[in-house]
Amino acid sequence: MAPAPTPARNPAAPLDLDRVAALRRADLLTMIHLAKSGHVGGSLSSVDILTALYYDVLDVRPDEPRWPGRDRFVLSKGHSVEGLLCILADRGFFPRAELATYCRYGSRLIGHPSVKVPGIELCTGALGHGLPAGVGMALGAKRTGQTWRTYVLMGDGEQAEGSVWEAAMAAAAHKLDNLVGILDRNRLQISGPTEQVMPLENLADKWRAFGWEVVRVNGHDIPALIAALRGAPCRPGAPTLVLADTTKGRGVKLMENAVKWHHGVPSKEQLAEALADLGVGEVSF
Ligand SMILES: Cc1ncc(C[n+]2csc(CCOP(=O)(O)OP(=O)(O)O)c2C)c(N)n1
Ligand SMILES: [Mg+2]
Repeated sequence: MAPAPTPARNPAAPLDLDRVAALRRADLLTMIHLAKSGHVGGSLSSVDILTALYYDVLDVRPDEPRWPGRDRFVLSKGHSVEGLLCILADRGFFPRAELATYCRYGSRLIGHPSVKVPGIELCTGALGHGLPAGVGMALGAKRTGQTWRTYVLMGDGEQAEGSVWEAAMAAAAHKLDNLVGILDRNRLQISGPTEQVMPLENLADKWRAFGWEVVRVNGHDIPALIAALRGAPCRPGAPTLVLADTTKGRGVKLMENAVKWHHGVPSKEQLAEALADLGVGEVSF
């Protein structure tokens, strides 16, 4: 049986989610600048997806992160943790001031997702593990008659991992219509364009052939993302893939579509230029 529709829109959500996303981009760039470490491009490309999830779609309780009825979110492209940390802090899962400790000795905010951080479900970073774990979560929910959903955000370079496709097959075999995969299709991975490193196309057809329903969406159009995510499952008995077309480094001219900004640290001048592009003033934590 198909799960019940996603619950009502988060009543605390601010209305201008594009502005919220710009603020979180400014946060993450400042955090990386202060820490002198971080993954810039893939964090910027996925901020709109995370904004749609955390300010609207997900049924989560910041003051009760382990509430058993919560929706599960897994950041399978774990290197892009910075955007997630800035959003979790803004939603109140932990104090915003803690963002200043990112990658410092003794901090629980390290360079990849850690379950020591309230709101994070799974330690990730080794690519190809999030969807298999998400299949287990969704199967567990089905078998115990629970209605919460599981969402897994993957990278396009990550699609080169065989475990993604084993999990895709298993999800269809177990009719996991409570599982939503999201693919950040920014067309770049660590060393170059995906179509040169490991060609993926036709990606939508591949997922369909594995038994998934595919919804293609502009990954920077937050209302469209919300509609696609809330529209799942598209077909009872089938998992849904939201194929989100994105730009790596989105929002900052100097970083957009630039392979070298997969990871990197903006200088003081580059940070100022980035904040100007985003229309955001200096950030403090
Ligand atoms: C199993 C594994 N192999 C290699 C890496 C190193 N690595 C970190 S990020 C990355 C590229 C990922 O590209 P993509 O999934 O497209 O991420 P995005 O473009 O969204 O940053 C690689 C190969 C890793 N984290 N895990
Ligand atoms: Mg990519």
